Amino acid sequence: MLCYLSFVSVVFSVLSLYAPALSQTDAQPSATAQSASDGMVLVPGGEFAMGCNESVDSECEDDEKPQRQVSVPTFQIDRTEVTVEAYRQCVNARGCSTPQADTTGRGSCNWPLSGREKHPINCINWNQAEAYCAWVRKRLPTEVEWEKAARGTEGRVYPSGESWDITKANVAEAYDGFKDTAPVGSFPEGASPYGALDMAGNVWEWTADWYRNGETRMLRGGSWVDLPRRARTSRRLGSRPDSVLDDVGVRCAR
Ligand SMILES: [Ca+2]
Ligand SMILES: [Ca+2]
Repeated sequence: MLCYLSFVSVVFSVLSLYAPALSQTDAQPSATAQSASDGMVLVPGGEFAMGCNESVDSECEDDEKPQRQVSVPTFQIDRTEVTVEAYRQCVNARGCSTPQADTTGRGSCNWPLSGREKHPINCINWNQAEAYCAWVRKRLPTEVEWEKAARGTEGRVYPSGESWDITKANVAEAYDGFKDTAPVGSFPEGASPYGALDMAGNVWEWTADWYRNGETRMLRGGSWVDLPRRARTSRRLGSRPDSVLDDVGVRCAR
């Protein structure tokens, strides 16, 4: 009996020694820690205004309407588009395949160009985008997540506000001076309500969803090729998953 009591007492002692450490390990990181980790920003869960509101936006396309309230759980999304430098790590580790050759003749696929390490990786198809996000233990954002990260809860037309501003995004050359892609995060004034950069312009971004089921995947955000209206937060575009375009890249979520 004495022996049993001693054993129980030892077990309790050991448990009490480890209890503080266990509770710290099991604790969820604070919102601040999450938002600061691994180049991502935190987007709190809850409802937001998704889609185009004709009363404030004259550029609404049919597939953006109507604006409605949509709810999404808390998630994190990369602060910037995935860079050439980051994608190269995945290729070197054999987690990703090499981006495909430029088929446009514009010479704007960043992979073979020197001095483009901080630019977004482009000329990757949907499968390559998905493989990269999986390799970094993330995933493609859903379309709903992407739009909330871009515009916040109140239905902003552009990530930084209601009206277009040439100092806040990389779109067609005449608007900002960048011939093709810009280094990611070149327009800090264009940040979304959660701090995500280049949600308007630079490169379109692959999402997890279909646009036309089984045929085209959803792209969001507009690019260096586009007029500003294509970089509105509610604009949608479908592209075949095997398409390789010099104005399409990716950012990941989790
Ligand atoms: Ca430009
Ligand atoms: Ca973008």
